[in-house]
Amino acid sequence: MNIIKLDATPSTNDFLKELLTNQFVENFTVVTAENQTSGRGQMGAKWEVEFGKNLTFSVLVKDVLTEINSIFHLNVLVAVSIIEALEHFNIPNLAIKWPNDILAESKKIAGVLIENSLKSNGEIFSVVGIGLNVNQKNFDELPKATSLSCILNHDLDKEAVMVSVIQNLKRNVALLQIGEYDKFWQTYNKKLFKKGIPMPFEGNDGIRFMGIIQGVSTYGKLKVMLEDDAVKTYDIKEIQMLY
Ligand code: BTX
Repeated sequence: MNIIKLDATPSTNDFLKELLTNQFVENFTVVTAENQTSGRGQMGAKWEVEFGKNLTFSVLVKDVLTEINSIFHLNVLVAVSIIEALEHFNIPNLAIKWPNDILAESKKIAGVLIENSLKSNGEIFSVVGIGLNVNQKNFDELPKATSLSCILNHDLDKEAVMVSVIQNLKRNVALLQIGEYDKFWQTYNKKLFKKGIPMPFEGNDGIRFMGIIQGVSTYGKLKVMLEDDAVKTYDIKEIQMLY
């Protein structure tokens, strides 16, 4: 496993993307930083961690996106790979909050930011950024967050957790490439947070409504049963779960 270990960098995703513009980078190369100073989340959000306590790392996955495999397929694979690793470390009550938050005991324990780029030779490079809370204990600033150590009441070897996630991801990418997406999608649906439970939502028009999550379609749309029993599908920009 090719792991580039940094003491500090603004964002491991940015570091890996920069590296890709300058040199050949092996598939599944990992960049990890003890201190990530400007970690990014989805749509301009920040990823904040107590320095040195948690995992912030990015993995290069080449050519997994094809006409058949969409961005959401990779998203599913990454979420399931993290869940499998956390189960290996005996973390109970894991769930996936659509589209890509990993929750433990209903609190966010990991976040995923995947950024794709098309190279001039037609290759698609995916930079899979993962923030995983491992040994941080104080979440006063983030009351809806938790860590492995908060749940297990002891610290863990961060690198062992990271290696487990990467090994799962590598194996799962190989399975996706031979067409085995369905079982990951089923696991993703099984782990879906608040599935089957009435929940408040807000649409992109600002209107709030109640609905019941039925599942996620193969290409990542959220299926929600509305109060009139009709099932509607939404993409990420169309709906927000009020949780
Ligand atoms: P997200 O947009 O789903 O989540 C960001 C939101 O999560 C924030 O607005 C905040 O409410 C909450 N949050 C921030 N930090 C934490 C934390 N440590 N634990 C739990 N909740 C938190 C998720 O984005 C994607 C995060 C990817 C982070 C990785 S780290 C390595 C790579 N480099 C990089 O810059 N980003 C990725």
